[in-house]
Amino acid sequence: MNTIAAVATPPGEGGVGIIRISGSKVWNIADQIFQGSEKPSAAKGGTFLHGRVIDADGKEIDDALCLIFRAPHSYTGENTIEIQGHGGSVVLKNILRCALEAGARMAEPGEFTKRAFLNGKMDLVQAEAVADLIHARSDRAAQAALEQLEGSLSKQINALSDRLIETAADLETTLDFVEDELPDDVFPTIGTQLNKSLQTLEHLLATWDEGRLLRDGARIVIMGQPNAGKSTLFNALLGADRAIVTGIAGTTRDIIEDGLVLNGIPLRVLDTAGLRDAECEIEREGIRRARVHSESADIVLYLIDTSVPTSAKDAEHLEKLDSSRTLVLLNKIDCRDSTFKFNTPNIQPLETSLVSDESVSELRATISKKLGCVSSAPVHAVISERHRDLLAAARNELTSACEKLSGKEDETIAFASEHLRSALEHLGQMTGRIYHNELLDNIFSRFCIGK
Ligand SMILES: Nc1nc2c(ncn2[C@@H]2O[C@H](COP(=O)(O)OP(=O)(O)OP(=O)(O)O)[C@@H](O)[C@H]2O)c(=O)[nH]1
Ligand SMILES: [Mg+2]
Repeated sequence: MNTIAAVATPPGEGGVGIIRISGSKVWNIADQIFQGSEKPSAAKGGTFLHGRVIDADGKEIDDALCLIFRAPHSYTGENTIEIQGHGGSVVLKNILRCALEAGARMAEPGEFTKRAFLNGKMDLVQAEAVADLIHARSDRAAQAALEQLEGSLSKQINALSDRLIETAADLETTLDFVEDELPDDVFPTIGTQLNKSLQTLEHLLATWDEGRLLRDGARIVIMGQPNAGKSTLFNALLGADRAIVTGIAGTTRDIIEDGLVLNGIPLRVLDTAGLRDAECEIEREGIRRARVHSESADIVLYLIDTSVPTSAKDAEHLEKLDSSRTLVLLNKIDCRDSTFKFNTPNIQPLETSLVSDESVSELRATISKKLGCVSSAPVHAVISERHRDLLAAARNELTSACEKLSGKEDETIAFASEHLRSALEHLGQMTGRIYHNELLDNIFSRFCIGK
């Protein structure tokens, strides 16, 4: 494998910047560009040298540290050095240039991690967790990615694959028997084994909802008639004076969006224009956009102003929304109109007064409950769409295998075995026991250069 180099720290200025170089020629390159108390090629793994980075003309580029990693005890599994220089973009660019001139080539995105995978340092599920950990937008998402990186998901998939291999073997031996010689309990036992595996798959797939939220975050769209208190709510959730709040109906027109983290789940909250038959073209466009966004929302917070008499419009708007994703808030309960009534069947509204902090914390709790997560629950979630798809495909194969087995003739057993093999293939693609280059390119192109 040729030797690759890249800046491993983010662009911009910082105290320290790191250049990572990995591959067979690393000692040769390191000796050319780094002068310390001893040659990097002679230094022990797990140590570091203090010295100077020099270019081909012997000119000093930086005063730096050189960390020595000897194969297989490195991130990539290859001989690797990391030069810790001063964290400025010019310095790092120059150190990288020295490494390239000395024989390294520029690393592609994710190439260090790809090598770690190819050298057996981690499986594909773990390699993907590296990117998820880097891209994590909340503590909880980072925790889920870290668990995956440490092998929690891989272990489950490997155990499941081992069990399925046993089942497949048991199934195939039945083909060698003459039918009346087969012990009676063979098929029920195989059926039980298959069901157990199916349950494991279902269980893993069920974690996806939380996984998706951890990865992508949840979209919360605030809707309601003008003046209901949408922008007040938006500001209260963010804890910042972000959107304009006035007593004039029709204050907000454009969509205003911002992010926050609630119980470890990253959220995107959208404040929208109040729903009404607007004369103004700008406002009409705002209302149209509000409706479009509500369709892809994980939760719509629909606010109703209780300080005014009941409006039939609210029921009309609510009818157009998906009730399972909608949370109705009866707002301004502190100055509720005596005639106000809310009696839409099957909807449990929450009463709020956004002038009080209590309402806002209660609302936060209700939102996280609706998102299905309790902050103290452990996160063993499937967070990758690729994994979800492969798990679902494996589940479908197992379901078909079970159906085929109910026939129990030679032919159907052969079909069942075929489904089992396909299920195993899907699981193998997940961990990377089975892979092709296009898949690797696809996965690792998501990474940053230097990882
Ligand atoms: N008393 C009381 N006033 C509230 C409450 N929530 C919001 N308000 C007031 O209601 C008025 C309208 O609030 P906004 O947040 O601008 O309402 P909106 O739904 O964003 O209105 P548009 O942007 O026009 O659609 C402001 O004067 C707020 O201070 C509440 O719970 N109690
Ligand atoms: Mg507003």
